Amino acid sequence: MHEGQQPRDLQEKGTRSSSPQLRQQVRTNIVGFANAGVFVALNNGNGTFGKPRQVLGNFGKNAGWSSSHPRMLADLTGDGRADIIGFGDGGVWVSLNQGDGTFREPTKVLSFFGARSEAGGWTSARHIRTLADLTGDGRPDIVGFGEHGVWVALNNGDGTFQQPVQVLSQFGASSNAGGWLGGHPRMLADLNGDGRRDILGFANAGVITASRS
Ligand SMILES: [Ca+2]
Ligand SMILES: [Ca+2]
Repeated sequence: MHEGQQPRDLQEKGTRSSSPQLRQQVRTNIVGFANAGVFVALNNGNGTFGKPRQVLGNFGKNAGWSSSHPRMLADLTGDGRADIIGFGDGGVWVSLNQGDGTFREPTKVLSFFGARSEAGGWTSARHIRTLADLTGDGRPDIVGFGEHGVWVALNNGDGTFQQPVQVLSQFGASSNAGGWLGGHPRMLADLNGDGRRDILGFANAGVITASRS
């Protein structure tokens, strides 16, 4: 196994397409981020997986990615195929799925949510960067729980994003923003049934929520 390999679901969303190739894509595949880049093992459909093969030479340790750089899979474009999104030193990088388990070369889509100070100084120890569809268009948006509060960058629908905006000055790592750190999980879920994701956090004193006003 490769160091740092983290299996994730490549394909979570079904499709009604009549294309045999698309129907096959409904099966969950394995994606791992190794030293040399991204590896994929396709699902054989019987509980076994094909031999892992390298699909990208990026997002791996050899390209400078480490545990301080969250990398995840999500369908950013609404085509039912999981894409790769990574939070690197200088910002956010996206690699779109080409529909057959291979990926386009990564492109930088935002110069924020990154580890370098000019990209916001985001660290895995103090901050959370995650994805949630906040607008109901089926495309996940970026939500960051940063130093001074919550930042959001809306998905344009094609895997590019609007400029991030700070939407709350709570749920952040600094004392002014509540002193939320690694021991304080924060997540998004529809808490009031209006179809929109709200924020829920586990603080020292208990559970704190924020809904759309
Ligand atoms: Ca996609
Ligand atoms: Ca959205």
